[in-house]
Amino acid sequence: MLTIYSSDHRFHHGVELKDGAITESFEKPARAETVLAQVRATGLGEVVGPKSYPRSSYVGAHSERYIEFLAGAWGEWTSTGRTCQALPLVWPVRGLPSVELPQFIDGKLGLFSMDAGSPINAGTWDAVCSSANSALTGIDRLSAGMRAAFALCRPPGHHAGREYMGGYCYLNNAAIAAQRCIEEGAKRVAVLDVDFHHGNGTQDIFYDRSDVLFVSIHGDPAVSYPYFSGHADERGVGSGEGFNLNLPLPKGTAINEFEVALRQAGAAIARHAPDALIVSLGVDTFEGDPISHFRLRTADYLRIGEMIERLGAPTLFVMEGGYMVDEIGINAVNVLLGFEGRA
Ligand code: FKS
Ligand code: ZN
Repeated sequence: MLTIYSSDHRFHHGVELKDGAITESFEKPARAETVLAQVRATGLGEVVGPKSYPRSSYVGAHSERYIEFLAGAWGEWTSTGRTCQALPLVWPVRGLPSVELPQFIDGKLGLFSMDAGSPINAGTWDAVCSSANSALTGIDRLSAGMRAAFALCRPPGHHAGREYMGGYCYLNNAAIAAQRCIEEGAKRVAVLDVDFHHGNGTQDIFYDRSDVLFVSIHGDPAVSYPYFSGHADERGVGSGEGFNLNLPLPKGTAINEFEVALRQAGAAIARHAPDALIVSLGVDTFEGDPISHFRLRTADYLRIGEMIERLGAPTLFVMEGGYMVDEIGINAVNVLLGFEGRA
């Protein structure tokens, strides 16, 4: 399987607010390096860099003013004399009267984010573009007839909505790829999200559309991040009604129950008969992940890959989460090896 990877991801290394202190983010550069090392060690296939794409390729999944904000945020932040990472600290929540675009960067950070989980530093925008471009390069290979590809994206994307960042995500790589696929002539696309966390951003972007089916298996938002999205009764709106399927599962879920949900997801995807399938591949479902609560084991990921292959669609895997840095490589690549029948 072809892997698309750019070392530009290293330009982004975030901080995290945890237990009242600023620490190094769980979402760190070593994550992508471990996955790349495993791609090489297993001889998964060729590794290529992303092509470059104009900023306009991100519009469609996102709004123009959000892209403009992201591209300019570091410059605006440092022009106020600050050199630390930029984080939002105020949000337009229910009850506050204005969602007008503020002029000052601190206000813009709040308007364009869902939480304080997406810090911005000097290299963030370049890394974010390389990540989205990897997904775009992957979908272009599929359009050219390739059966499957792996976009080794970092930073991840599935929490980023049409107009907001959050949860380590800035641009929604999977959604940007799905949108391009439609623009290139696909009638129907499906996004299957198997990261531990609900892909609220992808849901947001396609919620009113019937051309892109979104299916997500994740920790029940009653007890897991992102808390305000991911319930089973979120089924889409307008012509998108019935084209959003959430399959929340309890803490402690292991492969047997996960497989039941994956079969249900597969049935919905088969009914949609997509021209392409995009998999938001997070391996934070692993037992012992430091921020998640499922109990999948390394061999289980081979099985997941096999089941996804049986759907028969051209498939783009897009890297999302996973925080056991030593295991994320083997677990992510096991999904791809399972898909390739190399279990
Ligand atoms: C834990 C608080 C929750 C945010 C978790 C973000 C998860 C990100 C992810 C992605 F794929 F986007 F990277 N912190 N104490 O894994 O879903
Ligand atoms: Zn996650």
